[in-house]
Amino acid sequence: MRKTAQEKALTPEKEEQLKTKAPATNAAGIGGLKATATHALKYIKPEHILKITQNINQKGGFDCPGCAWPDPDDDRSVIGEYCENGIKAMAEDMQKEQIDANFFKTHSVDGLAALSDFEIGKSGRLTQPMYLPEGATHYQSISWEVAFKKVATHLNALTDPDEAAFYTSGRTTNEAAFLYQLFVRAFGTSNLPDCSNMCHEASGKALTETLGIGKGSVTLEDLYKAELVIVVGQNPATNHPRMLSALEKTKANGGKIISINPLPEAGLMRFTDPKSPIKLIKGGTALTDVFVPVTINGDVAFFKALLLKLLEKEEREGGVFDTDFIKTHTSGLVEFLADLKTYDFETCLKASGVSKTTFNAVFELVLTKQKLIICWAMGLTQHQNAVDNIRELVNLLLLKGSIGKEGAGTCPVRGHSNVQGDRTVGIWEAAPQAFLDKIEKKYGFKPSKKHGYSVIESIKAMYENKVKVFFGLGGNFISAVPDTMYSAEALSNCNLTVHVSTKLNRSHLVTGKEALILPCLGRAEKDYQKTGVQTQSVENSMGVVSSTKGILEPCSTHLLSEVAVVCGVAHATLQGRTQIDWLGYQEDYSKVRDAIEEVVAGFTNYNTKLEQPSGFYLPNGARVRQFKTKTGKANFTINKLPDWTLHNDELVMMTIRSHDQFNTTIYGLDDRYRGIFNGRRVIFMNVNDIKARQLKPEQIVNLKSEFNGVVREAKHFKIVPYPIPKNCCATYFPETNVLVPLDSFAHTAKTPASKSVKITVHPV
Ligand SMILES: Nc1nc2c(c(=O)[nH]1)N[C@H]1C(S)=C(S)[C@@H](COP(=O)(O)OP(=O)(O)OC[C@H]3O[C@@H](n4cnc5c(=O)[nH]c(N)nc54)[C@H](O)[C@@H]3O)O[C@H]1N2
Ligand SMILES: Nc1nc2c(c(=O)[nH]1)N[C@H]1C(S)=C(S)[C@@H](COP(=O)(O)OP(=O)(O)OC[C@H]3O[C@@H](n4cnc5c(=O)[nH]c(N)nc54)[C@H](O)[C@@H]3O)O[C@H]1N2
Ligand code: SF4
Ligand SMILES: [Mo]
Repeated sequence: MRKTAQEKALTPEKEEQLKTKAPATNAAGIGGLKATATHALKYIKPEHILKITQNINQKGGFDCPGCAWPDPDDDRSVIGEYCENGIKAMAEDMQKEQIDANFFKTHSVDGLAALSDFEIGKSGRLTQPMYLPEGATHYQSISWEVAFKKVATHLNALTDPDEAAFYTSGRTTNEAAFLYQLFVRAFGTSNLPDCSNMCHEASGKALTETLGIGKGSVTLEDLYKAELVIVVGQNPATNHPRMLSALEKTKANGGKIISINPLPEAGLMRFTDPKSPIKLIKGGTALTDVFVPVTINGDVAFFKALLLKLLEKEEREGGVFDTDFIKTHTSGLVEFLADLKTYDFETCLKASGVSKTTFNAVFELVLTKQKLIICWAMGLTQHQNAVDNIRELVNLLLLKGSIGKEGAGTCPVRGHSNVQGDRTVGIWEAAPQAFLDKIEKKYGFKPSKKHGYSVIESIKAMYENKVKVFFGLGGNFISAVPDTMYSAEALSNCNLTVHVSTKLNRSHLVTGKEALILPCLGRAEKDYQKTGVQTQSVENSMGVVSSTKGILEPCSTHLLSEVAVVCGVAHATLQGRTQIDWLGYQEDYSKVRDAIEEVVAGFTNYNTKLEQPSGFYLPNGARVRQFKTKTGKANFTINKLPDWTLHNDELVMMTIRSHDQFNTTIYGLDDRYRGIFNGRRVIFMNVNDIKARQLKPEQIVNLKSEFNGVVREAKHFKIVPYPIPKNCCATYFPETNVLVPLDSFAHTAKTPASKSVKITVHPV
């Protein structure tokens, strides 16, 4: 019997020899050094290791394909500007193993689907284009030319361009991303779902409305100079490790740090820079001054409690709010305060799950410090009320005048290395009209004005047969998206699914009637084109655009760059329908940058500025107190407490990353800081919740979520007692994406609410 799409989409329930330890209280250190060396030696060719470590994140080198944390503007460390997880990303990208047509001859699609995500990823780098004909059990080789024609034939056979969806994952460089969205718009649709839709979309929405720019306002220098940094809903030790070095500088300069998180994440507590022998001996720096174990989705309640106490003090004694800033730069204060007064402090604090002692410690710091930075990530953005979460923290910054001045502002910490740049250059299903007008002016065609499908809408459209071709530039759609069963069926309804990828992943196995895998170069590989080895560019989390250039020979001569793949598909599909010189762009990427300069604001002299060793900052209104909002001011907003209750024995579950994964790429089976070894199918629970359900540590349970009458199930998870607030639990993504309902998403931003899934736990 052939496997169904749904069976192939699920991560197999493999027996795991799980070992647990007490959670760590210190990040990096010797353990970090050991893990870095192990991964490098095990997976990277020895002759590549030195080259990689000497060039990663260095001026003139290549940008780490891991997260979007910025590199210092000033001198970079000679012993390397990378972290353990940057090396793990490289060990994945530049792994020794390679797979070609022979591999696919011996492994059927069903056979591959039975492997774990770890095994699939470690099968090796893809080296040649592969094609899965309708009804076939195995992929077979195909030439690039025929592959491009196949895509073109399918696209041109659609009755409406809106019947195709073009996904992007955030590793794609500015050059490839710009050409990709140009092709999609020239083809006639705005269906450009991207990983942002599942990530910081809520930040973009909230910040655009309140501050006039959907990006953060601070620079690394600001972070060093802040008096108080609040890290909320973020686990930097794992997901942005070099942020800990920046926070260490904040502390060295006298700054304080508050961490708001249901989990006492190790890196927030203490950090030992593995590159500093003295610190390795001394034991590192304590980072967090106040740890706030908020309940999952208790953040608005906590911020409201804080705002209420600040208001009380302001009304009693004055001097708490930055009244000059508020008067000159903001709008909506009166309405905001009137609404705030309808809330009761005790009720809010109770809803946040935070003790009065902890609250008072936070209150003291917020009251006495004038330069505040708030950093956040998925702990705030993946809830139904995600936009409110972020708007509420902006309210706090506005009251304190902590925006657009040194050492103060917003810091949404981005995920993928170029997710921010992709949006800047046009990967946006709802691009502003001004951008579309510029495209029209330069290229002479009218881009569709209609807003396209975001990720959730694309899945629905595929399910309902409204989208028939799915094209993915990077990423691992089926494992990243919510509601695995529904989404698998959606993808399998397509006539054609295409993935441009460096490595094999589960999305290549959950296919439409026909499927293509188009293998591309990784970041560290040299990109040879007619005019020589090409440079590309990326934008980091703080709006700095810098160059990235491969340094290693490509692992196969059959690989194309993402730019070349996009140009090949565009050329084959559009033929003479536009005047766009795809092949000219492919030969010389500096021409793509000239085009970006014409279409996107802030890129004046792009090619010249890119030669600056540290790159250049894009303009940022919020940074200089120019708020390009509807009111022309920074806006206070009114946000409600989240409206949800747990029934019977429900728990609220957050789906988080282990220390050994990059999204759906599983580097290994350990989560060192949380004391988890050799396993991923675990559920972290509070001991009282375990007892109350007559369960036991290490017991195997099935998890169920019920939403709008639909029951979803994920099987075979081991209970791990953990310091997590009562009624809360945590599991790893993507194993539990099957439990995340497609219809549970952030209002207006449509980010799947994968940090607040209501579940019940059932003994097997
Ligand atoms: N090594 C590595 N690096 C990565 C990634 C990776 O997978 N691996 N992924 C990249 C990507 S794309 C992204 S978006 C980022 C993700 O970076 P993070 O957002 O740090 O990643 P998550 O594991 O989702 O962690 C969310 C954190 O929020 C907390 N949290 C969950 N719910 C709540 C809540 O309701 N309130 C509060 N206050 N906290 C909450 C969790 O306990 C956890 O510490 O990292 C990027 N960098
Ligand atoms: N339940 C739950 N779901 C989540 C999240 C969560 O916290 N919880 N987080 C969400 C978030 S924040 C994000 S960003 C998404 C991530 O969603 P995606 O971006 O779709 O997923 P990734 O796992 O980052 O994609 C990895 C794949 O990209 C390909 N790849 C790697 N490098 C390159 C490259 O240079 N070029 C090309 N073309 N391909 C490459 C490889 O084949 C690899 O298998 O997942 C989301 N899903
Ligand atoms: S912090 Fe992020 S960008 Fe920097 S080296 Fe580590 S993974 Fe790479
Ligand atoms: Mo992300």
